[in-house]
Formats: sequence, structure tokens, C-alpha cells
Amino acid sequence: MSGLAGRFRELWDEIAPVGRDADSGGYLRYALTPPELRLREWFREQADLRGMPVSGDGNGNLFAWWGDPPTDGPNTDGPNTGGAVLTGSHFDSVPHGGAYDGPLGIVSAFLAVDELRAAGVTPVRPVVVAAFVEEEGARFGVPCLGSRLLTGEIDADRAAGLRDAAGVSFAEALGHRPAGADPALLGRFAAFVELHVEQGRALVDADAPVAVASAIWPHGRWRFELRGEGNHAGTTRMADRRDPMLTFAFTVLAANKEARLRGAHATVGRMSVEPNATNAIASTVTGWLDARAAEPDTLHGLVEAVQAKAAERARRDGTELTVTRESATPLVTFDGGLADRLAGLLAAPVLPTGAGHDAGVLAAHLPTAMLFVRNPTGVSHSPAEAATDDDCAAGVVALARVLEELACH
Ligand code: HGY
Ligand code: MN
Ligand code: MN
Repeated sequence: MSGLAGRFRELWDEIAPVGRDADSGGYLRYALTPPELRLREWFREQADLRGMPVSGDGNGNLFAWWGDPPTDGPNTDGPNTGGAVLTGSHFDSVPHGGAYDGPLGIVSAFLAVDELRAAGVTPVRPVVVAAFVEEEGARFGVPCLGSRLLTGEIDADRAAGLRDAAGVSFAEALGHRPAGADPALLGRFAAFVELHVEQGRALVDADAPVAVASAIWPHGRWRFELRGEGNHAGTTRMADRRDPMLTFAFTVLAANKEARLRGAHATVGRMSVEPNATNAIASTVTGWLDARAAEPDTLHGLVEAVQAKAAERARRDGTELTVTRESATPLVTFDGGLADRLAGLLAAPVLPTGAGHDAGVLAAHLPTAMLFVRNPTGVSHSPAEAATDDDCAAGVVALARVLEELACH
């Protein structure tokens, strides 16, 4: 194992146990809960060790600065003139998620700073490591919540009122109303480069450790609420039932079929049932559709078709359907010039992805790129997610070269 792979492993082992579920081996690192709060403390410790002052944006995002942090005053030099190069990712996970999705981008960023310093490199512009809050939306339901707040893509009052399963609001978890958009801070960044574990097998098939991202599929989340009539499982005749579970089951099958017909992706991985009793017909069933497609029109057609099939079945079952879009991310095409420049610099393949990222939000506001690190299992949002220390070291080297390219010339 190379020296850098060893240093990666050493730093990685500091956070690996945090929030890990002993039974599943997956991670329960929900935003602003004790495991994620511990990782935020670790972030500050790592920044302190490197003499990198940490600033916040009032939304729960953290920024460690190598070079001058923002002054109190607004950035009056105009957009993106601050020239800082932003990197980093997120700490939060999906329930029983993998170890690398998010934290790899933050650990790699600190190690890339170490590599540049060890090589005697001094950037002419600040290099900033970010930890964005609630990227997965696993606690408050809206993915990329922190980056959407920073960029003004979600209203601060709506974000403040988002609640978790226990009814705790984002504002209560944060300790205050989120500050919302911060154009002055955003204007200090000239580019954002997020390193992330690949959530697929393209790099395995390409036999390459690192890739550059070209695009993120448009995708979104829709909540399907079905209301029927709760009743006794034993005494209610089948012909008399208005069972929302029936409509829901049909909707899940319709989503799968419509996605296959379109070469798109549709997933229903989360649901809730009331009263959720073995011997009672459900009164309400709520399910969440995660839909994604390479093209916006395909995605729109998919969701329209699933909604129409669900509504038709609800009429047959005598149930009531309400569909609410909870989040949507348009097609993200990363800055082509930047992607090509980095792919040339790294001699790396260029890949699209169906996974959303904070980079997908920031891409609408500043030149943004992503680096992917090979995942030998290709599995993600699961304890089976993996990356080798050597490939992670290759990711650090690649990120260090990119940061030097962007911040030192
Ligand atoms: O859901 C996603 O695509 C990302 O992993 N948050
Ligand atoms: Mn994820
Ligand atoms: Mn992620």
C-alpha cells in the first residue's frame, strides 16, 4: 500500500466507526443527529490541525479555508471574483447507507490539501473544504438542503419548517431559522469540485480508478398519498372494501413497468401505512416515488404515466389519491470546458450519473465539476458500497492536481 493509501486509511479509520450500525454494517448519519454532529466536530478538528479557519453560512453548511476566509463585509468585487476554489461533500447518509457516499469527498479534500502543502504548493487563491448539510434528504425529506439554501434554491422559511419523522423541524435541529441564500459567500467561489465514490460500475468496466462527471440525470421525489376506508380484516367483505394498499401496490408495479418502457429509473423504497395493523384494512398508505431519466421529457412522461395509472386504479378501488412533488433536480450538464480540462489533466474517462449531488445544485451558480472514485461493488446507498484504499489515494492525487490547476495559476 502506498504511503498516501496508508495516510488515507489512518484518517478514514477516525470516522469509520461513527454512526455505523453494528447489525447491518450500514450508517445512520442523519443530518444534525449525534453521529453527524460528531463528524462535524471532527471536521473542525481537522481544519484546526491544518490552521484552516472554519466559517458557516447560517444554513448548517461548514467551510474550512486555506487562504483568507470571507470578511464580514459583502463581497463587492462582483460574482466569482473571490476566486476561491471550493471542494468537499456531505457527511449525512441514507438509512443504513454506505461508508463512502459523502465523507469520501471531505476526507479526500483534507488529504489533498496535505499533499499540496507537502509539495510546497501555495495557492494564489483560497482553497475551501465544505461539508454540506442534509444532502441525502434522509431526515427532512429535501435532498441537497444545505446547498439549496446557500444558493437560494429553497426558501429559508420552507426549509425551517421541514420536519423529521419525530416532528422536529430543521430550524429546531439547526438551533435557529436557516439564514437562506448567501450571494456574497457564493460569489467568493470561482469553482466547485466534488469528489465522490462512484455509485455504479462504470469505472470497474473501464478499469480506471478515477473519472470526471459529465452530467446528472434529471430526477425528483413525488409523495403519493392514498386514502381509503380503514376496517376490520375479518368481517369486511372483499366487495365492500376501499383498500388504499391495493391502489398503492398497483402504483408500484405501474412505476416499474413505465420506467422499463422508457429506459428510466423508478423506485418506491419508502412507505408508511395507517393504522399499520395486521388485522385492519389500511385507512391511508403513503409512498414516495423516486424517478430519474436521462432526458427531462422522459422523466416528465414517466411521472405523468405513473400518476395517470394510479388515479385510474384509485377510481376502481374507491380510494382517493393526492400526489405532491417534494423535490426536483433538472438535468445538470457540468461545465463542459472544465470537465474536458480536468479529463485531459487526469487522463480520466468522463461519465454521466443518475445520482444527485450538491455539485448538481451548485452547477447552476458557478463552474462545477465532479470526480468519481471506483467502487468495486458498484453498489451504493447500502452497506455493500466499497472503495479500495489505493483507489481512494488515486482520488486524493487527482483532486490535489485539480485544486493545484484551479487555485495556483
Ligand atoms: O439520491 C441521490 O441521488 C443522492 O445520493 N443523494
Ligand atoms: Mn447518496
Ligand atoms: Mn452523496
